[in-house]
Amino acid sequence: MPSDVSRSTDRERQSADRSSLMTLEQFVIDRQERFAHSTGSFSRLLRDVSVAAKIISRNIRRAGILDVMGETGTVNVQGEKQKKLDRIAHRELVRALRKGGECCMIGSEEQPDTIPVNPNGETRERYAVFFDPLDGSSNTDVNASVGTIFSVYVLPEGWEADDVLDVSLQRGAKQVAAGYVAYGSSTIFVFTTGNGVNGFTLDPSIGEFLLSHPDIRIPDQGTMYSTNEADIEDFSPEVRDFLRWLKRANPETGTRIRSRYIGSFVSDFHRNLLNGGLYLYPASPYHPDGKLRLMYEANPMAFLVEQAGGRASNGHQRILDLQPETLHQRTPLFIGSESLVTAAEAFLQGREGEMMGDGADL
Ligand code: AHM
Ligand code: MG
Repeated sequence: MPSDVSRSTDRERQSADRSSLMTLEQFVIDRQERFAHSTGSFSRLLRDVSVAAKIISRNIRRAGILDVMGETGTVNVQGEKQKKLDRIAHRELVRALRKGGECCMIGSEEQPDTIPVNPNGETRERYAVFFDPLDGSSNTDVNASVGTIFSVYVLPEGWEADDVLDVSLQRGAKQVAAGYVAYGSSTIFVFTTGNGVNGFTLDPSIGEFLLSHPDIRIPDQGTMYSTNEADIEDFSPEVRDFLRWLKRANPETGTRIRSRYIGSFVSDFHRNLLNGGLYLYPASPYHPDGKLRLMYEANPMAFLVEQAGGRASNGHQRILDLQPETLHQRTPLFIGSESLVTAAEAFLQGREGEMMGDGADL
């Protein structure tokens, strides 16, 4: 049994180790020249998002004490009841990006139209930012984890204020950065600029995001799947067959897949990214185009998962190849470990025979 003295020395050592971790800001500055779109204003834009994330995190952490729980009494453009924290998160992100002035346009889940950052159209900045300010916000009143998702594009030079949305609606493959913040047992900021995926945990004692998860890789063989199983009768026969196939024990290892569904995409995605797994939200009669939104949910997570070695598909096409047409467009989504997304696609495309090595009946 270690003495109190050696215990406190251990604690001091751990705390010294932690404090030597690189901050998000140092990391971005250090790697600036490796970013394809490396400019000081890009670093400042990431800093703006991270500052808003700290404020959102602080509000979430004190949600039972501050008057931020419950609904605002209004519905958003999606017809969903807006939570007070949805509105706070939206406001903080818009405020930080406006103050920073590095982007020219914002698209948010909580606002029907795009938000010009400089309403007089004087800005010549070329970044467009899309975000879901508080994903999974139906979880906020019950202390379950939620998240923020963001996506960044560069507009062509000489863009005109009148067609700023049209030129911002680019294929996901054109993103220059994407990331999320998961407000869970700790707050973690995970992002990519196309050179791998790195995660930074918020140390509330110093108010800094510290590099805690360098170079995240998603395991190829996942052991978890995440979907709203209550909808199974509404899924297509192909998706139902896939889920039945998924639940069989792996004949080689004897292992069975497990189901985990928080109902908060960021949290389900984050767990699957670290441990391996598949998140799916397929089309159904209630959601003929799926539920998740392309510009600020599917695309950023697809960019991240590919950078971590995984895949994202709508069942037929790579998510990052879809040409967006509207700001709030939805898409069916299968995202996660490479082998699981490939298997889902085989079923949806009528090639399930490829997955039946042992000829087992479904
Ligand atoms: P939101 O952006 O309005 O929170 O909606 C997206 C959320 C995802 O976080 C979550 O995976 C999904 O909706 C849950 O939907 P359902 O309740 O249909 O399972
Ligand atoms: Mg969402």
